[in-house]
Amino acid sequence: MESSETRPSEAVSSKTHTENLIATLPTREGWSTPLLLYNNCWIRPHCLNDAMAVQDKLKPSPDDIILAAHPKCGTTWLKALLFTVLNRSRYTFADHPLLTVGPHQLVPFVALLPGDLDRAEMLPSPRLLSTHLPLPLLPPAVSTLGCRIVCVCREPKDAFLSRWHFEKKLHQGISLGMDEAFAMFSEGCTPYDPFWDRYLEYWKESLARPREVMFLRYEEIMSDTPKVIRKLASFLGVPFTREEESGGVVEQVADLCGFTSLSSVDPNRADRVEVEHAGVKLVVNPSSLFRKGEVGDWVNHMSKDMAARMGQLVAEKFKGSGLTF
Ligand code: PAP
Repeated sequence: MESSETRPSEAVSSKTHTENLIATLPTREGWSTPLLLYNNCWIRPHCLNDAMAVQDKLKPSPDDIILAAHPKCGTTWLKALLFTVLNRSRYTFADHPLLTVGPHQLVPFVALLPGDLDRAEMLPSPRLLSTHLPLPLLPPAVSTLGCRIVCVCREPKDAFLSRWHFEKKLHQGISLGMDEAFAMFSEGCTPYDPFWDRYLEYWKESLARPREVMFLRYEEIMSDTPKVIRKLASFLGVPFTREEESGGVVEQVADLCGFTSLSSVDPNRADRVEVEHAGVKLVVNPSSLFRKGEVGDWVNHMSKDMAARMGQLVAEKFKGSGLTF
């Protein structure tokens, strides 16, 4: 999820540490808000404070589970899947929290949603947390303590398309043409990007520490959801029992968390929910998180030329990494 700033930060009066830092950071116009470059990550000014606070306030515990999802790559879906897999002995499918509460309310979004860092502190162990932040911006203890990290990426053309649609809906009234948006995305100048650096940071970590870091793609979850659910359960140390397998629990998890089911639940159909964050009014749109939920939708929107340019960029950036799209 990303949130939009609807009021400039005039609410902040005195010069804070963040403001002083901001003054030293490279800045440029983004799709709809300015962006700052912080540790090789373009970030919206109102998210920077939280991103920095994570280093001090998030106290990792060895049994933490962190979903590190790049924007529009499957955060909502994986929040639902991870929550359901981890809590399957606590809830029945007929009376499951996901039927009344959105995935983003069940799993805190560290460094994005108001109060979620505080909420994370209050969760019982093992905590399930999520973030869009790059690995280097998470506290080093996340790695040294061996917290489990589940990363998810998505084929870049589909990820771009999903982000562009979301942005236009979030910032109604802005004119953001696809060409202009695509140019900035390809330069790596969109929030939490360059995407290739984000994908590669987590990809390399998953190769180095496969027992602690699992790397997924949206496309593989889509192509065989039950297989991924089993992989997740084993990775988290809670594999499905024979009874669960024969009772169809894996398929029930897939159905409950599938696009059709989640997108039809009331809290996920809400439009324009306003929240206050650091004196700034933010708008979040739960319904915008459920657009189409398909693989390869780019083909219906992007020109062949754009696709070819992205193909070239991807080949160049991921060359030799073993990560292909
Ligand atoms: P976020 O980064 O803002 O949290 P995220 O949930 O990662 O968003 O991505 C939203 C995308 O996942 C949307 O893709 P689309 O624009 O191409 O349609 C959304 O439809 C898709 N999505 C959300 N929930 C599911 C789901 N349960 N199954 C499959 N796709 C889903």
